[in-house]
Amino acid sequence: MSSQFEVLATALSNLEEEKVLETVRSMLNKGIDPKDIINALREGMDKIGKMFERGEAFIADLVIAADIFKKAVEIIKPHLKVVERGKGRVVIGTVEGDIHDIGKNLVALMLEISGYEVIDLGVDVSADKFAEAIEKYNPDVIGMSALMTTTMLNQKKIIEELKKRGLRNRVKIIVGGAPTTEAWAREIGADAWGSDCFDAVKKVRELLGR
Ligand code: B1M
Repeated sequence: MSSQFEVLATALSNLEEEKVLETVRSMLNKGIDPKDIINALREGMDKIGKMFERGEAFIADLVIAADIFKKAVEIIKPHLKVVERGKGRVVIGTVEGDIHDIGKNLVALMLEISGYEVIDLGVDVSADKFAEAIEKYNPDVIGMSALMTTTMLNQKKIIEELKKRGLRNRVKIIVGGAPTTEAWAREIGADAWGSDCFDAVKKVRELLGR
């Protein structure tokens, strides 16, 4: 990461809201690619996550960082170019037991600006809710986010439950989230894995061929 991105990441991990938002605005004014800004913000979240692991930050700090991140994304949003619509429908959610939604929201946003209709089921989404959404919305793709080693297991459970209900083959499934891997996605029978929000769009495009 070059220094301006480091400054942004550090300002986020130091919970300096004004500095983060000002830096984001000034980077956008300079014409810096919003995707690079989003990546720097993610680095900042990783930093504070590591501080939390070492006991140098508390849950309250993570909550504040998440709030700043969301405000920064609101500033970035209007700068993202929307391409043509109608490429397909994606139902997305963070799996049961997990309330982390920043990554999932970014995936949803990138899909939207790339031309997909996104139905966001929110967080703590059970197999029942995914199943109901398949019946109700007839999506092309189901996206499941999980941020914890404990809740990634629910991605597997949900796919198994969809199989039992005869719904699995009606949709393509993409999974993602920090603790997940390509190998994990293969192991649980997902069709694709997204390493980040940009890769998720690429994979959905590959799955649907559009
Ligand atoms: Co929590 N949390 N948290 N947390 N939190 C982690 C995940 C953790 C790794 C922190 C740590 O210990 N280092 C750890 C999990 C450890 C584990 O795996 N077992 C953890 C923990 C333990 C917890 C609690 C249990 C803490 C507690 O209460 N004791 C609790 C859990 C609550 C629950 O879910 N039931 C908890 C709570 C919270 C907050 C509410 C305070 C807050 C979340 C706020 C919110 O989301 N609205 C929070 C935060 C902010 C974090 C960290 C610091 C940052 C997560 C984040 O937003 N990253 C996180 C540490 C870390 O990840 N470094 C941590 C930025 C985001 C842009 O990246 O989410 O990875 P990410 O998303 C990326 C990719 O992963 C990918 O694309 C995204 C964008 O590029 N991706 C997908 C994500 N979903 C995808 C789906 C796809 C494809 C790609 O296809 C569908």
